[in-house]
Amino acid sequence: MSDEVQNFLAWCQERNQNKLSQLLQEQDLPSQHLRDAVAYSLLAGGKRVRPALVYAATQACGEAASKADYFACAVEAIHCYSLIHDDLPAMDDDDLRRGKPTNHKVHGEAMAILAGDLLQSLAFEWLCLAPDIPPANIVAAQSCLARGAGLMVAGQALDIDAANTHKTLAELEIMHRNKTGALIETSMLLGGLAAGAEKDQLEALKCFGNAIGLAFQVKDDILDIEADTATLGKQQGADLSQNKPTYVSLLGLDGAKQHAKALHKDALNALAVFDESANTLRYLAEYIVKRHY
Ligand code: GRG
Repeated sequence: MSDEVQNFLAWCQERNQNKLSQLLQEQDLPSQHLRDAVAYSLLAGGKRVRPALVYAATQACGEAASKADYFACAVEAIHCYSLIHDDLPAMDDDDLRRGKPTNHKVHGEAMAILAGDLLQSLAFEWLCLAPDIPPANIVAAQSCLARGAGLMVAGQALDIDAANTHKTLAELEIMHRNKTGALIETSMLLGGLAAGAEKDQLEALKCFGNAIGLAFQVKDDILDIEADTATLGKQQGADLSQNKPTYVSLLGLDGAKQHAKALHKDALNALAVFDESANTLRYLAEYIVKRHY
């Protein structure tokens, strides 16, 4: 990982962690148990790729990253809810997430479901609270996040139906463009909306998000084979054991790596309308396809 991306990710992780912690503390919640269940997963680290993409998109459009604080928290809240629910017994039934026992293992299944539910509400509340952003852009961000989060759930439905079935590459792509790609694309658009981006900039961010969102999933499938559980912080080989189709099962390991490379190139091409202000996005794209966990 280059120094540039390492420093930027470290900055995003710290900033996002502090802001999430502050926003959660400010929340007037009558149940301490629910607050603890939310904090357990939300403040448990994670790479914070989606907040980093929000921040970098804001910078690419010429504004200070800090302008996107609330939008970055909103997208991370939706992501965190999806992980909690994805780990539930009725879904992937996982024991380990972000290097810790999954939410339902610690707080019980009912509280884990409610923690995910609450995170969804918090995400939309935090968008509304964003300071210094015109109301029209907040409404656009709400519509965009609602759509991205809904597509993610539809992608999850396709994923559940995919177990023990054969999928073509085109079908696999539709599933992952929704399950993983939609929220990554949404992160790019939220970054642009926080900065008051022009239409052509929003279009370029969307194209970048589309390509890098899929590349993220292709890399995830490669890591599911090549990395170990301790490094991943979640069960390695999970897709294989659930007999789910993946880019590696369809294209082979080398084919999946070539596919990730091609998507990385598409992502960089999409940024042609930006000058060096988008360099952080370019570094993040490289990180996404070269990361080790
Ligand atoms: C509504 C019941 C109900 C469930 C929703 C939508 C959903 C459950 C799950 C889909 C979300 C999902 C798990 C997508 C996979 C994307 C993915 C590769 C997640 C891991 O993201 P990382 O690697 O994780 O960024 P960290 O921990 O680093 O944030």
